[in-house]
Amino acid sequence: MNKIALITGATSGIGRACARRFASEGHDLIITGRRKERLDKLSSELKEKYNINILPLNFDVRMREKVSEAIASLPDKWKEIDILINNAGLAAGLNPVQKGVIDDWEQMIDTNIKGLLYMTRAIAPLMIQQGHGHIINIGSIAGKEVYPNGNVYCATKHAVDALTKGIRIDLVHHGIRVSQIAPGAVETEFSEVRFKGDTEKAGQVYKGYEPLHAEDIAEVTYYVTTLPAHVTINDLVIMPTAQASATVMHKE
Ligand code: NDP
Ligand code: 8X3
Repeated sequence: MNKIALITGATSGIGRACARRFASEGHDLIITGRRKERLDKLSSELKEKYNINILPLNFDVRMREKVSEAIASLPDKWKEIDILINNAGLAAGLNPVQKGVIDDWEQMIDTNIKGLLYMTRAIAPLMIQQGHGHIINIGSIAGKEVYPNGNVYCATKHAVDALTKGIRIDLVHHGIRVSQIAPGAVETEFSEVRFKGDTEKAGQVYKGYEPLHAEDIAEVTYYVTTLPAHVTINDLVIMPTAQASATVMHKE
């Protein structure tokens, strides 16, 4: 087997770009997401192009039993996970708290915080057993700053920021690296999901400047894994050049 990377949320955006980047470097992949047909399509594409081993796992990271079953039932050789990329996540809605949609809050908290925890809880013991591993959490500039109407999404990404630090402390005695990549605006399906399929509104988010591309995030995520074993990037904030902070953009 080659090095194994498990990527959550590989059906779209940053996760899919990471899958392509790591596959191009000869990593074997476990890719996850809820949309099975997209996982199957990506598996065929990457197998054919890079001749790697690839295991698609179709589950919702919010379902704790499904997460633990999926990892527990991996064949032994697939349990030797070198890299876990906790990427699956979303923003749902953009409302002031007094108009917040409580189901949206639950979905963000359950996916962005609890899903990441379920995955980490299932995989960290395997990494401890093998004596090495690298966990990379996809945070956000929203985990460093708070912006108007971002309330709950920002809180979930602040939680990812805190959990990355906490997990690093817990796993330092086991030789496991723990990193966070925190991007600004990346043009993916993120805004379409946030605005519930309103493509017009989503498109506006990326107008007038060049946003980051999912491939940019895949590139730095891969880079973080290429450093010598004694080197860890704890936290990497990456922004479009036209974005100075969560709210300050230079638009033409
Ligand atoms: P996309 O919407 O393009 O991709 C999101 C991915 O997450 C999909 O593959 C989706 O798969 C998966 N996902 C969402 N919910 C679940 C769930 N309950 N169970 C399993 N998988 C799930 O957005 P991005 O690629 O932009 O987002 C990826 C990560 O990057 C997120 O954590 C996001 O918060 C973060 N981020 C994004 C930024 C941006 O501007 N785009 C900036 C900073 C951070 P499926 O629907 O098939 O389950
Ligand atoms: C996604 C980027 O600025 O919409 O995390 O929060 S932002």
